[in-house]
Amino acid sequence: MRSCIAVVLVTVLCCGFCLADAPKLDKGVRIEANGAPIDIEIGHLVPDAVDFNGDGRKDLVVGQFKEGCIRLYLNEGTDAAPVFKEGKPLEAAGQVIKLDAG
Ligand SMILES: [Ca+2]
Repeated sequence: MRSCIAVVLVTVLCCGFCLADAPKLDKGVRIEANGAPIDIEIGHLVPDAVDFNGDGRKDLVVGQFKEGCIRLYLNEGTDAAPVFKEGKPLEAAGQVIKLDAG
């Protein structure tokens, strides 16, 4: 019985130390484009913030699993308060860029 209590105490202390070092994250928010939450058909999204068009404001680039499409949401706001336009698939030579999964 005594060893069980010791094991539980050690476990609780270890969890306490682990949680003390864990990052504290803010509550998640839905990112909007054109005034509506961004909704992609199938999950596995890969978002990144980058100044795609060189205007000094970070835009949103989102890779999606379905069809390997990459969507660009240009930022008309600021980096602190972004306002994204409707997303458009990235193109090269007039063709939508599609990447194979995997
Ligand atoms: Ca930009």
